[in-house]
Amino acid sequence: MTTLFIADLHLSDHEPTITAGFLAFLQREAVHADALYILGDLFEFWIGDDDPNELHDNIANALSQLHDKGVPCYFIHGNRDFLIGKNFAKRSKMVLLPEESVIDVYGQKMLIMHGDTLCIDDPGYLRFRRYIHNTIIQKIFLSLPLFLRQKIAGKLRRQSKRSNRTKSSLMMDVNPLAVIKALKDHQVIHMIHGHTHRPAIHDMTIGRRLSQRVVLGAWHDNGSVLRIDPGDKIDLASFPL
Ligand code: OKV
Ligand code: MN
Repeated sequence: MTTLFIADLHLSDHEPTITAGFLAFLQREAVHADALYILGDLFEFWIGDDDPNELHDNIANALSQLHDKGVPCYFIHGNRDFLIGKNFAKRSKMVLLPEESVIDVYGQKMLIMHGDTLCIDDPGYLRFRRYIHNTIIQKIFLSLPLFLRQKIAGKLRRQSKRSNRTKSSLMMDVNPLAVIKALKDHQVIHMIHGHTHRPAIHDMTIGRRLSQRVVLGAWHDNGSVLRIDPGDKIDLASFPL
């Protein structure tokens, strides 16, 4: 019995090795799991469920097969694929969860999220996020023809790459007070997220209570997975793709 957590695969046409590694991971490991949680940034970018990209079909089919083999898959949006909608969820048979969710993993309550909302020291990103998460702005964007959405998204990604080069590594990490606040708000001591691409298990004491924050790794040269079993064992591992 194992529950699996992954995030930050950043799948795109430009990284066929990661796609192949993910499909192999689903068939070799995830099929034996109790559940699979994908904590955001499954895709490098997402401009609408109507994007006729073959990659999306292949991933949806693979996830749908996983569901048919009895493994439920849950998805939390990342900062890149936040526009994944009901249509893709249906095609892939994934359950979309709220951006901060508390789940029960073998009797242990865990807060799961993508992790970008913990990075509150980057005012530029916060402004961008507030803008593109506006539902009216999103409706307008999604109503644009596909070629225009592609053009806008490409431009925003190039701009973002440029501005990330000038951001300090502290600014790109989680804010410790935001972590404590999230745990407090949800009345939990365990939290799992991705986004920062700094895989680690952080043990902390908050007040007098032992608390744990697991950061999932991104999929670059290796895959990254967190395995939790009914014992207290948690295994944050990386594996070749
Ligand atoms: C996702 C990020 C690009 C970060 C645009 C309204 C707007 C949605 C969008 C376009 C971009 C998602 C949907 C993408 C995340 C980037 C660059 C930086 C830091 C609008 C609603 F602007 F036109 F009004 N977008 N895409 N970034 O390419 O997937 O998260 S994206
Ligand atoms: Mn992210």
